Amino acid sequence: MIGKKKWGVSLVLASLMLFAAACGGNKDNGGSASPSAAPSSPAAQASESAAASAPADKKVVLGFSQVGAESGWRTANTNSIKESAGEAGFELKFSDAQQKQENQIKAIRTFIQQKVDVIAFSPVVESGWDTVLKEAQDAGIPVILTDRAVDSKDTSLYKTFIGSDFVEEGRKAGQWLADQYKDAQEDVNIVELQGTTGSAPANDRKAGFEEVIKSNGKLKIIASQTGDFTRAKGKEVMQAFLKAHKKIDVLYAHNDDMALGAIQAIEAAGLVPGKDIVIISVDAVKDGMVAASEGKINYIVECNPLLGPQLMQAVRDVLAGTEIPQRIVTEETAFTSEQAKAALPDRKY
Ligand code: GYE
Repeated sequence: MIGKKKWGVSLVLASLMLFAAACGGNKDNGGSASPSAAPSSPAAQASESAAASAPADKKVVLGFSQVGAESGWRTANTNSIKESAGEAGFELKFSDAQQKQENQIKAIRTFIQQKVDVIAFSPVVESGWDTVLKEAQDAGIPVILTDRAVDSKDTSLYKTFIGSDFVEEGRKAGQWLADQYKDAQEDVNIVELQGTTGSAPANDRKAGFEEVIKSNGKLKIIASQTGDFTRAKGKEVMQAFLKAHKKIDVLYAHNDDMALGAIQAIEAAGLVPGKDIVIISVDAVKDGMVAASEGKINYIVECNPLLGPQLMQAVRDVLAGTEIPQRIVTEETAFTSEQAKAALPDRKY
């Protein structure tokens, strides 16, 4: 384990600078804050020198349990974590849970046995973590949550949760729709493709969306089913929706991949995505933004996957004994088709 004192003043300085950069709302990458400070920025240089001040023979060992490889968002998130760990000079033990909680629990127990310095993970679902988190705590290994939350009442079981506000993402989607249909005279039939059942983004994106649209009685969710955040499932469930319902006006997909799968189903049914069926999705990864720029997705709410730099900084802070907030929220924006077209050339993922 790395001793607290060895990190020195430069680390504290670096922490402050990086968190200021991460939370400061840098709007030059399509409106999102830039949690990934550019390698040449002063904040990044300061944090690199902080990592360099750790003793060479005592590399920080970080165990990371990833959800899986279900979406473009996840691929960008995995790349960000691997790259940032490398830049920080940490040894990363990376484990892919293939969307299964049991695999994540196994991976965390292995990390405990291996006595890693810090465990980080993106919990596939919200419930059922207390026992294994307690095991990590008893072993004296700090845990950091990234991307998705847990519903544990005892928040001392983890040091911080770094990620998006998914309820807010759902609200943004709902607000755009409510604005589009504010003068609707007839019912607007909405179908919803939910993310992985029991996951924080599925629960919260649904809740935020419903909270906003319920103010307009014409907006009706006529069908809602999980597509597990994948393209294949999104296509399959949309096919079933199209068979079962004559009039579908709107599709709300909890991520781009499901929307992209659904677009295939809509086109195969002889309908025009974005026109015959209005489409809203969440993530704003490259493929989603391309579809938006082509008018096939009408509105995309951004969810930033580049959490690696913030995670590595949190690891440094936790090991240095620096106080960090229990919740670190990633700043995000949203795009219409026109805005997607304009933002696309500078998109990093
Ligand atoms: O929106 C989806 C991915 O947890 C925010 O997981 C993440 C979600 C993301 O599969 O594409």
